[in-house]
Parts: sequence; C-alpha cells; structure tokens
Amino acid sequence: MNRREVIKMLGLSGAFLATRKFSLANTAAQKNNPIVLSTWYNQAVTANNQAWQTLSTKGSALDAVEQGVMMSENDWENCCVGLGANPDRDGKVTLDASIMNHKSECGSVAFLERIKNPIQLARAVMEKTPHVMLVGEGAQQFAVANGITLEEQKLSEHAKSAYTNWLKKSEYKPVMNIEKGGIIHEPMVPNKLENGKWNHDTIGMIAMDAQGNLSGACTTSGMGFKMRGRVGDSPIIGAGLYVDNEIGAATATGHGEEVIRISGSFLVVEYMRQGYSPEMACKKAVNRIMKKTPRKANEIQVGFIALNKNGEHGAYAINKGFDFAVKSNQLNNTKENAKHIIK
Ligand code: SD4
Repeated sequence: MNRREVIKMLGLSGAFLATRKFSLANTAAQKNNPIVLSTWYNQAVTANNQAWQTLSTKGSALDAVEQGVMMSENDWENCCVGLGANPDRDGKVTLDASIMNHKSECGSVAFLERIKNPIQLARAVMEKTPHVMLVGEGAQQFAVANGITLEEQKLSEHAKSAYTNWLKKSEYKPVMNIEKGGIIHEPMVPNKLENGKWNHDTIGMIAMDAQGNLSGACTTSGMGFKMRGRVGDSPIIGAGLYVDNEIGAATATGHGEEVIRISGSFLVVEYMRQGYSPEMACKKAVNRIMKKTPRKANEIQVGFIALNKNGEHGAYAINKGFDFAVKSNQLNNTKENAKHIIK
C-alpha cells in the first residue's frame, strides 16, 4: 500500500469514526435525559411538573403526557381546556383531544360532551378499539361502556359570564391568542387576569422519556363560541399533534383551521426529517400557513412546539405572545417566548 492509499484509508476510517461518534453522541442525548414541553406557559408549568413525576422516575412518555395534560382538563378555572372551559355558540362545552405514542399508535376524540378527561378517552380509543377517532355521541357511548361517568352539563362561573357577554353581540370573531401583556383573547375572564393566574388555551404537550421514546398529547375546548359541531386541529392526528419516534414530535395551538390546512404538526416533523432544527421546522410550517391562508397575519395566531430525537426543542409562531415551558434535568420549567414571523 503506498502513502496515498494509506491516507485515503485513514481518511475513510476518520469519516467512519466521525459518523460513529455522532451517532453515539445522539444516543447519549436521547437516553436518560427526559424532557417535556407544553404550550402556554401559565398552564404548562403545572402540567409539566405532573408529567415530570412520571418522566423522572423512568416512566413512559405516554403516561407522562396523559397525566400532564389532565392537569389542565381538571382545572375548572381553565378558559380553554376541560369542562370548565368556554362553550360553543349554543352554550354547550364540547371537547377535542388526541394522543400518540412512540409506536405511531394514536387515538382521538372530538365534539365530546360531559366527559371530564377527554385525553383518557383518546388513549382508550387508541388502546381498546381498532379505530383512531371517535366523535360526539359515539365517543360518549364508548366512554360509558368503559366505566366513565358522564358529568352534569353545566358551565363554570367564568364560562357563564364569558358566554353571557358574548351573547350580547353573538359574533364569531376569534382573536389572536396572546398571553398576559398582549392582546386579550375574547373569552378571557377579568378576575383571572387580575390574579395573574390566567390559563391560556389549548394544551399540547410533547415528551421524551428516559428510554428515548417520544409521545404527545393535545386537549382543548377549541375556539370559544364556535359553531356547534365544529372540530379543530387538536384531535386531528397530523394537524394538532404528530409523533414519529425516529424523528421527533410536534404539536400546535391557535387557529385550528389554519393548522389543518397544512397538516401542521406532521409538516413540522417532516421538516425535522429533512434535517431542520425543531425551531426552523416550526418556522417553515408557520411560513407555509402564511403562504396558504387567505387571512391576514394580524388576524390569526398559530404556534408550534417541536422536539427532535436528540432531545432538542424549538418553537415558532405567527405573532408574538406565544409562551411555552420546558422541563428537563437541565431546564426547570424555563419560560420560552416563541420567535414569531410578524415583527
Ligand atoms: C382549535 N387549536 O380548536 C385549537 C384552539 C387553540 O389556542 O389552540 N387555541 O382550533
């Protein structure tokens, strides 16, 4: 073998070693380094803390996200998740939820009434039926058949006052979702704002567990005062939520119609598959919305959060005011403000 051949051979093995090192580094990042992030800081902290109890004790990401988002569903004061949330324009609370695990198994429920924890029912659809999605009365029947009690149909005090207020004009005009300090979401309740405890909007949560597996969950009452029967992006796999255990996970919040139009969360994961960072993948999906929507940027808000297989996370929104929280061994529920395309 001459010198040139030796160098060539060394070069090749160098490249091989570099590749090998990279994949080992990735593996190290995935394993034993759980992470969870969820949308809208004000509710995300409580939800992440709950999820962390599972993740930090080597539980599965699936259990973690289910338990985590249930904190918002159980919060009667939450404007936009669970039975205490704002009703549709007929005064009925209808809920949407979805869940997806590392095996690409998924389940969802939509247009669901009188069920306290839609996310549990979505998981039951995933685990106990041959289907992915159940809606309305059928979903309710399935819940009852599984021993879930139907709750009384009533509005929380804050939802009642928001609805009474809304009825004065009865206009369906969703405005941008922006956390405290920004433009106020129409159904916001003044006393919650004064307390500084406002819980904002849909909760979408994505997590990686100590085994390096990904899962996600998303649950909401949808847009306040929507038409009866309206279903948003949150229960639509690929729109409000998507997980591919080889690549990453993503979830969305904001105007669901805009997210559905571009299969938003699926698109974010596909951009990560192409090699984009989670933040850049979210940005490209947001840009896609702006390219396709007939609406003006200042009329709509959509935010995505994403997590890749290396445990890296990121987010992007159309407008400012989208906050989320991240919890891991290194990050203790840090509040992150998503970058936004409209300055
Ligand atoms: C929906 N995407 O039903 C939900 C609502 C939401 O922040 O996320 N609002 O369209």
